[in-house]
Formats: sequence, structure tokens, C-alpha cells
Amino acid sequence: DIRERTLIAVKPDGVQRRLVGKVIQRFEQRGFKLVGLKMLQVSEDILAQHYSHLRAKPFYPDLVDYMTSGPVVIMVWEGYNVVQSTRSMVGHTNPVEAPPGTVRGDFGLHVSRNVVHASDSVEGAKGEIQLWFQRQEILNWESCDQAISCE
Ligand code: DAT
Ligand code: MG
Repeated sequence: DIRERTLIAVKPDGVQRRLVGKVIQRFEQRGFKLVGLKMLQVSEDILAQHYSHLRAKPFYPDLVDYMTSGPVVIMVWEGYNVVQSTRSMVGHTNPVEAPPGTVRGDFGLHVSRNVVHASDSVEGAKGEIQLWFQRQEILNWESCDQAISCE
């Protein structure tokens, strides 16, 4: 499905370390299409929904502190197999396990400071996009290189 979508976020450590541009550039270069983008201070309420599967984990309170420690840049990316491809471009949750060339392998400091979020399934992505974005905040656009007239 060339219209597959995923939710990618640059977490507070990524914003604070000025890595937003580098992260965006990787997905642009891979050929994916940016269809939603905003910067915001995350509320504990939205985070509790986003990370509901982790609420019982011992690291959860630290995760909330980290994710609310500063603004995040949150994006919707579109393209063929975008969920699986961006997951492999992001690398393992723990940067120690993430190979060089992945976002976390190149920039991640620690499992609790791993720079980015990426949805892990197509179904999960749909739920996350609904949680973080209003319908009208996601924009359809076509490339100008498809529309040049030679007449
Ligand atoms: P991912 O972000 O790779 O999808 P996840 O969904 O299992 O990983 O966990 C979400 C985030 O929670 C992860 O990016 C960082 C944090 N986290 C996960 N496991 C952790 C651990 N063992 N210690 C500290 N933070 C952890
Ligand atoms: Mg996850």
C-alpha cells in the first residue's frame, strides 16, 4: 500500500540535541512523504494513552518525565511499507543493539534516551496517528516533478 502511514516523533533529547533536521532528512532521502508535522509539549494524558502498554513497567515514571521534559516534533510519514522500513531505519530500542547507520545506532545514548519514536505496526500506526493528529492536520500533496508542462 503506497498510502501506508506511520507516526514518527523526535523525542525531547533529539530536539534538544538539534537532531530534528537530520532525522527528517533520512526519511525524505529514503523516498517517504511527509504529510503531517507539528511541535508540541506532550501532556501526561496523551502519553498515558501512547504508552499504555508500558504503564506497569518499572521505568514508566522515568519515561513520563523524559517525554514531558521538553517539546517533541511529531510527524506522519507516508509510503510503501513505511512502517517496517522506518522501524529498521530507527533501529533497536536499545541504542547498544542498534547498528551504525540507524538513527538510534548513530545518535542514541541510552535505552531511556533513544531520540525517536516510530510506530511498530500498521494497525498501531493508525491508532497513534488518531491519537496525535486531527484529521485536517494531515495533508495530501503531489510532487511538482509530476506536473511540469513542456508546452
Ligand atoms: P520502541 O520505542 O523501540 O518501540 P517500546 O515501545 O518497547 O520500544 O518502548 C517505548 C519506549 O520506552 C522506548 O523507546 C524507551 C522506553 N523503554 C523501553 N524499554 C526500556 C527500558 N528497559 N528501560 C528504560 N526505558 C525503556
Ligand atoms: Mg514502541
